[in-house]
Amino acid sequence: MFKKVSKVWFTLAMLTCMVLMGAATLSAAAKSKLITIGFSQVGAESDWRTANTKSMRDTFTEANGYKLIFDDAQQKQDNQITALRNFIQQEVDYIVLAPIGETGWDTVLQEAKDAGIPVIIMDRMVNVADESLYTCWVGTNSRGEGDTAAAWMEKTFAGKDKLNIVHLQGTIGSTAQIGRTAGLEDGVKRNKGWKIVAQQTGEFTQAKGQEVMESILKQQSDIDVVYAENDNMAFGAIDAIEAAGKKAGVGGDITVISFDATHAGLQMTLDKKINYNVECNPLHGPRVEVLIKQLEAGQTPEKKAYVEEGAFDATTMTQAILDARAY
Ligand code: GZL
Ligand code: ZN
Repeated sequence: MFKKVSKVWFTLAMLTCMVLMGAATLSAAAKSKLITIGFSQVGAESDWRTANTKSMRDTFTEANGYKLIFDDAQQKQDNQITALRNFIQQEVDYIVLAPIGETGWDTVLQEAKDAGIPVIIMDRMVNVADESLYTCWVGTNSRGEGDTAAAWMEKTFAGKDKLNIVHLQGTIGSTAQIGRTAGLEDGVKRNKGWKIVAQQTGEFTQAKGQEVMESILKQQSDIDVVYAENDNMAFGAIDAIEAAGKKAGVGGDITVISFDATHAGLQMTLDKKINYNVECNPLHGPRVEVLIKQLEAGQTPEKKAYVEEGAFDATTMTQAILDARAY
């Protein structure tokens, strides 16, 4: 009797093994059909960046047919260049690059081109001598965002013959910083009473934004506006303003203008601590996937694809608007 039972168990065990092996080889076969994407991300400096990374991870899953190799460059271009070289070594099918700054990419993008790997640029732009070094770009119009903010300032401060502005810039040399700075500086040229009393980078981070604003508050006694080139620097600036015993926002001493319109940024707008928040949409995952599907189908995507964006004024911001936001 005992012999018979152990024979049944043995057969069952063998069958289970074969099924598991089958499943494993099946997924190995399926795995070999996955499209491999090397994604070089700037870092994790802001809420915007976190939402951007999540959008990419949520889109490029194995269930959707992708193998995503993710690299966080900790806000250093050298790390991004190393990551791209690793992707080339691994012979990925596509490279997605979210470049920290616009310059310094020609050599490594030439290496990717020589290896026959298409490169999709996402978010910020690259400034290269030969535009064929990247296949296509998807992102937002940072210059347009800056112009939108400056236009709101012109409307809001019409008739004011003096406007002292503190300008917290993003990472110097990034498309977001270049565009948003140009929008403000053009506004200053158009409005003779406007004056940038302090201009410094806060690296798009909350800590640096607070540190820079604390030192500016010690030097500047008459500040009308803080123009913060992203939400996280605005958060830091508001903390510094309140620590200095002043009031930020609607009805306060200092008007705060911000960019990104992240969830936390729109909460501060609803709380009336940020007066005006210009959207910069980070949800590029699905947009990058459209480009990859076009390339997989042998089509030629548009070279540049801009995303539509809005802006939020604290005086018309509502909980319903905040609740409806996707990021
Ligand atoms: C904007 C993006 C910027 C965001 C910041 O396109 O590059 O980088 O505005 C982020 O929050 O750090
Ligand atoms: Zn943008």
